[in-house]
Amino acid sequence: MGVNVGIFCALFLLATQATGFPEVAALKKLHLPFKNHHSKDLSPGNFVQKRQALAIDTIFKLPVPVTNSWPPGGNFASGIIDLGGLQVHEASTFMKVWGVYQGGADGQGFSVFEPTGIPQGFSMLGSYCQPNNKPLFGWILVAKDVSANTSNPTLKQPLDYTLVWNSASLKINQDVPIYIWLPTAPDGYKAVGHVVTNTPDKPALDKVRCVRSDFTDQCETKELIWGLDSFNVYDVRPSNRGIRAAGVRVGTFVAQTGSPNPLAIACLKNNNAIPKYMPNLEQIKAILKVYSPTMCLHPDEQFFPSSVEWFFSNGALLYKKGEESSPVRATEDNLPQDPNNDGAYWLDLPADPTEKERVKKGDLKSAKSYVHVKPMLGGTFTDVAVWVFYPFNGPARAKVEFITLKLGKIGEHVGDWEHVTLRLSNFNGELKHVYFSQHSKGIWLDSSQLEFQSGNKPLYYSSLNGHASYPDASLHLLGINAIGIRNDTGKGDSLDMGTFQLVAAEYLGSAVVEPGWLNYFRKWGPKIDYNIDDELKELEKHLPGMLKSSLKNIVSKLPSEVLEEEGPTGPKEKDNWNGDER
Ligand SMILES: *[C@@H]1O[C@H](CO)[C@@H](O)[C@H](O)[C@H]1NC(C)=O
Ligand SMILES: CC(=O)N[C@H]1CO[C@H](CO)[C@@H](O)[C@@H]1O
Repeated sequence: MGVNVGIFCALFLLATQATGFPEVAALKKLHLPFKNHHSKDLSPGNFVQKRQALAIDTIFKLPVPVTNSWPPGGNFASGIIDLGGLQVHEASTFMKVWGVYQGGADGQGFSVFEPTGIPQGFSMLGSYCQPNNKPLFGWILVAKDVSANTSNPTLKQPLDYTLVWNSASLKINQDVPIYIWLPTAPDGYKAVGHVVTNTPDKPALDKVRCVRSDFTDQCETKELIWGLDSFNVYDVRPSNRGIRAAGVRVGTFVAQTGSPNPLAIACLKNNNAIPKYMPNLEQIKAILKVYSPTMCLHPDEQFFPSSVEWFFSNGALLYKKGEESSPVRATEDNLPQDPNNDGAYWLDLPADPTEKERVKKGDLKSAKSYVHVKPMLGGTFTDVAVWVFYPFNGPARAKVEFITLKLGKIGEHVGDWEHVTLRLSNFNGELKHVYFSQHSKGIWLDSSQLEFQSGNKPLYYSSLNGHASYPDASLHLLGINAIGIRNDTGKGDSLDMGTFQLVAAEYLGSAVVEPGWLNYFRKWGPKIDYNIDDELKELEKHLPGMLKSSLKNIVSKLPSEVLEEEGPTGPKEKDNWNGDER
């Protein structure tokens, strides 16, 4: 509250929990312990002679191997996915072809690998690469033509190669030179990856395969892995992603000089039924048993999660526009079920002041996770979105230089939905990535960057007041220089998300009954009755002059969910319900 500002002003560390700024990665590198990883040294190649030990020298494995341990039934985790005439398999053992030890993430460079141990009948589609500042944790699809018509194969050898780039004349810290080749695809076929060599001789034509165009989809750059002058190496992913999108990530990279538009390579496309390789109900239970995260709340947290049922049975009210004076008790059965978000209804805390304060604080004992399971990347992955409900989101805090400032009512709202998403391979059920939602945005981390406990269960942190999800315990500052919104995560009470309710898995049809509240599309909290400019003026009174513009600057960068004077929406209203995470 504004009135408290005088007190907090003395410690004006602009901190909070609102997150979702792209700057987060730049501000704070994730230095996570790799202590849980079963690692073994990579066998050194003939020429690998690095100066210092790098994270990539160890191979990441999940704390407990999971392959082949899933309940039976269906096609989940059966090792091979048939895209409708083109079989693909996830190769995850590699031979290192090249490393450069400067530039890129942390200035540690990156390394390029070729898949090894390719199953009989399968062919390489391209090479893999990753930054050197992470343990080796890669996979890449290899493919086999199984189409019925042998005169129209789904795979063909390239006609030739063109040299994209080479490092022979460069004075950089590298193993040996690298030559990066782009396969020249026959008419009606596309290259989906590069081939790399250590000599200027073109690779053999049978080294790699190009893919028939109807099994390819457009892809886009995801992140820059390494660059030198106008030459850049990017990670790529399908441009169209979501629960109904057919684009399949191959795991290859694109290397281009100049603009990466258009991209020289394509992704794959699933022409089969997208849910064909998704887990069944028993397998979903097993997935949660193996990977359910533990969420740690901050030691100073006051606004705990609860179950939706607890919120309703403890006096949550349903308001109707025009009838504000006579709200009714909200129940699962009386929430409007039409898919409109028109402001005609909203939920709120109980009206009685004592009850209101009590319900605001939530009820950790009743809290559970609400799970949505969906296909992603052409059905080659299962996304398990794990949602948590909090009756109340506390005020944002900001850090301006050395001062922490409570942002009054800014950021406060009733009805706070937060989530993390687990992304598992449908080839083997291995957890590959976790997405941490931080208000309207978030971050993806590889499994190799997570903190695990009790086997393969990721540990993560819900930030003080704002409940954004973070992979580690510390101050996460969102902003520039010493100024930003602060998060504050720490090990207080925890929630075992293995206590879950499966609320949606559209691909399973009527096997999953969606609760009534899931199809309530209006706001979970009221429009808040404060004026941001007034709140800011009040805060500014207590700030030294030179910091006033900093405050404005910070507030202008808050995610809209923090700033909007609107209550937040439920899970189904978020773009990530049907789409990919941002
Ligand atoms: C097989 O593919 C060729 C070349 O595209 C095509 O002309 C032919 O009709 C196909 N045969 C069948 C049985 O689909
Ligand atoms: C600046 C600040 O208050 N940071 C806190 C963030 O959260 C961690 C974990 O609880 C604390 O140790 C820090 O003091």
